[in-house]
Amino acid sequence: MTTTTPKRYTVTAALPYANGPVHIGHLAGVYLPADIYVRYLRLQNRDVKFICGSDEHGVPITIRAKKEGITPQQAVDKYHELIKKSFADFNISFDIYDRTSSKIHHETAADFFLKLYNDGKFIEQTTQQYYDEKAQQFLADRYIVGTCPKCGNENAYGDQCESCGTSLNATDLINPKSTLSGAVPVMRETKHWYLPLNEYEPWLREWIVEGHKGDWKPNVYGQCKSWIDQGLQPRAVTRDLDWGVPVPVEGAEGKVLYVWFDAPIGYISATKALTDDWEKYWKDEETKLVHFIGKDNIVFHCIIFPSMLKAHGDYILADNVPANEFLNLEGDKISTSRNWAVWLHEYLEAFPGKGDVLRYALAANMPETKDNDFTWKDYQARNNNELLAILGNFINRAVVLTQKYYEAAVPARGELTDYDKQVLEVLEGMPMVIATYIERYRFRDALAELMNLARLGNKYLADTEPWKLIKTDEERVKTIMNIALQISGSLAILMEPFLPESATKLRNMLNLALGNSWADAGAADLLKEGHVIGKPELLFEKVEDAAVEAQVQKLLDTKKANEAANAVVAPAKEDITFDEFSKMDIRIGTILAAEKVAKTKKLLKLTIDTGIDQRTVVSGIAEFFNPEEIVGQQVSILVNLAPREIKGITSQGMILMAENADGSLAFVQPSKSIKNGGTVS
Ligand code: B3M
Ligand code: ZN
Repeated sequence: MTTTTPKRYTVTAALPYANGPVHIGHLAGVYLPADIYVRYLRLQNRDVKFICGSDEHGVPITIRAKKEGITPQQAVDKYHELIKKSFADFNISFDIYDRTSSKIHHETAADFFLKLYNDGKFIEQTTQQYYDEKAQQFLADRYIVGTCPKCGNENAYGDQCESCGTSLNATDLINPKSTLSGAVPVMRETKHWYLPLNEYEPWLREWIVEGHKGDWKPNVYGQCKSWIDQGLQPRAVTRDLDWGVPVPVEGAEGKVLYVWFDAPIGYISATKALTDDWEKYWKDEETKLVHFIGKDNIVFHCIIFPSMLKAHGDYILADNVPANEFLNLEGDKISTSRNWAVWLHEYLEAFPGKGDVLRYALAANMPETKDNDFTWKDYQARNNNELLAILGNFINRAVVLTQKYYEAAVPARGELTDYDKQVLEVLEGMPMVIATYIERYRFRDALAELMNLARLGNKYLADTEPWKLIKTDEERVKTIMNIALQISGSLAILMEPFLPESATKLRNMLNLALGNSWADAGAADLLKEGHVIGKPELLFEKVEDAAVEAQVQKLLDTKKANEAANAVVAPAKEDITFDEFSKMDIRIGTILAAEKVAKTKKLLKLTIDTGIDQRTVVSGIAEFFNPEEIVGQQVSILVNLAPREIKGITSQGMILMAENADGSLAFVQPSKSIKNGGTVS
């Protein structure tokens, strides 16, 4: 842990796979905390580079491309642009958003591999691996599914079971199957290069277990310690795949670098692409390197990448890896394949101009120490009860009253009461309080303190009531309004990391020069006497019930569609004889009349012309059919079912219905008109 202020910072955010759009889980887990941290550092005038880009290699990309019937290159081109735009729309202020398909990256990653290769850092090993003879290729990671030996999940992948979380080798799977062709794979020999992580174990133990016990988050430290305690194995850094960075040595045709080998090097190549000065951000011990990631990436950033850097020898190591836990959505795990997500680009379509509101709701509920849940109710409450009612309301009062009483010029402060002094004291201490939380990666606490300052301002005005006092004590009101404006000015600076768009609005409203920095916040004379502020403008607006209800409905529809898609088809019943079947007398009839059965939800009373007679049938289909709409329709009816009494009505027979996966019903009808009484057999 660095205790003195570092000379400069390199801050990275995990490179998202360019295989789909990004959602609120990405934002809350990685990019928002990273952005808050970096914006804060910039306000402190620290030298910082904020690095990110798309991860464009690996099986996640090739699988996506195959699914969409496009080439991997087309897939990454499409999603790189989409992701990049989403981040820009939410004001994630990367210094560069690069991509690992770039030339610079291919060269940097290949050079990195070569250095380790030439220095003898790899083990070369020929092993048996699964091969798909139909598709004629080796089956890496996610190209192979089978039954998890731990939990019995039949769809476990070759590298991991998503059901129980166990990390697997493809050879662990029971009944392995190729996802490419469905074929049962065979074993074939193949050569790969391995980084012997076991050799780095003592060093890792010293660096993490002893060195970072106090300053890494408990969830991160705990995961690392348990990996190290379990003992580390050599890890293959190459794959048999035709998409990625080609392995730059002879005898490696058709092989590429394992995506988790090349992707973290992407941080370095992106810095290279950003500045000629890149080396000091990666090789100078006085640079503080911080990786923002989600918890599923901990092992790669804390064990594997550091071992690679250590093996290379020229690079600095991470000072901290403040990984977050996961964000759930309305009580359910966010899932791309189930479309259970709030996609960033869709959010902005539904809530244009409200990027900051989502940033706020996510930051306030950030999964820093445990998984958290995003709900639309909470989103609405955060906006209406906090942003609007506290922050927005306070600023609005301060600005409007200044306009009204002093033609927008900051009034002079007179003699101070104890209350005034108290408020100014809290204001003065606030930048330090918030800064300390941010530097410790405690963004929720930092945001809570920011809101406490707004709350204090709100309470100060509510307690002193300048709008009443103006009639009796104009001098006193000047002091009150001056103090309220100082708080407003500080808020404009301190809120910038969390709410950048609103902060800019507020600065403009207050006519605050752009150069203001964190050090200016808290001052009792941030806005000098006589300084003229601008026009009031609303920072936030109410989020109406209808808006969040529409979002909840959208999720309910998704859930329904998923259930329907996943519904299992009931297995066939026991065999019956033909004679048994022939006992059933099924006829085509026509509905002559239909009405709801009083005091029931599900029942309709139908009058049917069966060709034999006209009879009454009570049927449990009222939820799916309007009585008026079904009169005249032909149906199949079991006419020799013994009559039954239902709600006081004698039901003679049964209408045959087909049931859909979502539980909805349809009539079983002849494909052309049949004379009533026609038999069904
Ligand atoms: N693309 C995995 C992920 O998106 C991976 C991160 C790379 S960071 C170097 O979760
Ligand atoms: Zn499992």
